[in-house]
Amino acid sequence: MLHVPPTRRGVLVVGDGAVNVKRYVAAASMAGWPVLAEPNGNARYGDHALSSHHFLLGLPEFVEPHRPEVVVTLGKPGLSRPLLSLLRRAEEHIVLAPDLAHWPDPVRSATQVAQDVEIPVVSGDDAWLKSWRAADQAATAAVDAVLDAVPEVSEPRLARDLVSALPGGSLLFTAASMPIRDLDQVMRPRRGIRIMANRGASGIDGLVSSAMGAALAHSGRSYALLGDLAFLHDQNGLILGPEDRRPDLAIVVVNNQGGGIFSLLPQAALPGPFERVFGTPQQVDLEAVAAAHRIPYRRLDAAADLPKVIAGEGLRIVEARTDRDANAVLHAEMRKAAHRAVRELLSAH
Ligand SMILES: Cc1ncc(C[n+]2csc(CCOP(=O)(O)OP(=O)(O)O)c2C)c(N)n1
Repeated sequence: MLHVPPTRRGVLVVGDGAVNVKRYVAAASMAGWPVLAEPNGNARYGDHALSSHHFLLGLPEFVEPHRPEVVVTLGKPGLSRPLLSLLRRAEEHIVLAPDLAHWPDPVRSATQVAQDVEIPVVSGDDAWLKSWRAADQAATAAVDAVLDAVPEVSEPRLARDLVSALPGGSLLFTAASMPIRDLDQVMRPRRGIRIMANRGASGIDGLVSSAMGAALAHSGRSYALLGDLAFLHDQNGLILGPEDRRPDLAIVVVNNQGGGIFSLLPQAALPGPFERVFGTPQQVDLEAVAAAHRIPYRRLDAAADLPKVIAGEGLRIVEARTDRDANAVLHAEMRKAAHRAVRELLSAH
């Protein structure tokens, strides 16, 4: 058992594959530390969970006065560059690893690796936590305003609203590329759901099969959020034998006709081959794909219709059409709005 240096200025980071989540979230809460949890770490719940740390940690004016003395990580974070740079800069970075032979340390910044740690409760005021929370609330409200101003379906709003619309006990299987990243940026803390993703090499292959298998093993309702390329990559995963059990799974396909993630990366500025090499547009009729498998199909046309459109049971496909360029603009607006709100908050103090 490793004893963490006593400090109020700590943060708990939770990533993919985290174990003993409840225990460490409770310990961090007792210590007055914020919890920065990637969605598939299943620790984004409760009072100490933040929602907008991706935005906060991308703002130097916030980062500088909020340097933690200790960062403890549980599982493997890796969705957000700003979060990874927090780990890189951490003075003390304690990595929790049930198996000491393999520890998750994505930016090689661990100062200690331990199977178990005790996070001490230190007396003092809760200014540290309050300050993270206030900034998180400001950024989240600003992002919500941007998302709610668009009544059409948008990718980040779909991710945010899907999580809030899930019935208790649900499983949400999330594809690599933008679905899991959008969730990371906009998921609001909540309890009673399980989020899964195939991280590993972040492949967009095998995801329909993974979602179907996970849904079959899950005892509540199941949902999946996939990009169109991920969906098409594993179309055959929809094939079920007559003797096979059918999962109770709504597969929500975000159809931006290609790889939307690349429009958010520097290569989007390259003229010429971008579309053919990165965008890789496709025009497959997803309603016809659903019909070919005799799977019920629905289209989500307005963002507010989401709860209605995902309702039901059994295996079903929901298509949400979006636009890659508009999505890049929206993500830039979210970041700008979040940063503006946090700057205003900081300058008011
Ligand atoms: C098996 C595999 N092939 C290629 C890639 C490279 N890749 C990463 S993201 C991406 C685009 C994914 O598009 P889509 O699933 O539609 O999601 P979006 O980017 O639109 O969110 C590609 C091709 C990969 N990660 N895995």
